[in-house]
Amino acid sequence: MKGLYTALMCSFDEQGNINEQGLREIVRYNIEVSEVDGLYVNGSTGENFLISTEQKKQIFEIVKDEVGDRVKLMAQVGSLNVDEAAELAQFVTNLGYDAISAVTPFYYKFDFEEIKDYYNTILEGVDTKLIIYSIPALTGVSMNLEQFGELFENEKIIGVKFTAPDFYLLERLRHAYPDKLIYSGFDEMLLSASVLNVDGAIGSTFNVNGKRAKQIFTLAQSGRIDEAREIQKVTNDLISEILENGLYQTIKEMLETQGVHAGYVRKPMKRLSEEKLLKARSIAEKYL
Ligand code: NGF
Repeated sequence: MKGLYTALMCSFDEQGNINEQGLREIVRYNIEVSEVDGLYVNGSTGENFLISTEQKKQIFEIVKDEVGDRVKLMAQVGSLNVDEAAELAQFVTNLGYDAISAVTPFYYKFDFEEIKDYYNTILEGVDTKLIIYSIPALTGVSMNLEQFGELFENEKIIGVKFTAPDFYLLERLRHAYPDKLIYSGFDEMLLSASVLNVDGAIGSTFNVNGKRAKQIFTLAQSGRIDEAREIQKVTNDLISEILENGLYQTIKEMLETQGVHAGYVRKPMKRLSEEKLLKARSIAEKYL
């Protein structure tokens, strides 16, 4: 399960329906052009929190059908509705996904006992492994070393997708849990996380920048830091331009320039203005 996973985008049409062909093209582009080791399906980048349970299932099915066994598959099933999360965990396990992942429950101020119960409930009766999805900037949920440790006591919880700029905590986690899988979640910090010996990374920009990300990770692992830093610099130039123009929208338009029908974002996300569409195309021309 180690390596680089693209946080997969989903293609939607103008009405917000899943564009199956577009989704299949995104999957193929990631495997054949970006050459990533795996896909993280229905995460933030997949606009997961904006779609219905049926749409989530449809995406899980299409992606598995397109991938087969070519790369590893992680399914993000986390939801404020724990019954939905448990149902999706069972669904993707039956489909043959390699692991599940679940975002920490958000919006209400859940205490740690509630968070622990949420993960145990999702895993009850399902034969799979889980990666915690920790992204405090979006969920407001920050856990400390001891709390991660308590969650890791459940043997089915095999790791964490660590999307935070807290490198002190990351180092402590790595040191304390050498056998758990730690994935870096911020693409602009991939080199710094790789130096701390993470097992892999999961990122949105890998949809268009997978090859550079792989180089950063591989170079860092072999101690070639100067070379890795050069590639992280170009990567961060790219990420800065993407973030300024609109994260998911710009990545989708960049994919469109490569003949991949990545389509539109779902409401309430807004579409790119004409000016920003042109900018997205020029970013693609510069970096792809
Ligand atoms: O999109 C976000 C929101 N974070 C992603 C990634 O952590 C999300 C990150 O790649 C993800 O894996 C998922 O889809 O679940 C950033 O987009 C990237 O580093 C640019 O900031 O924070």
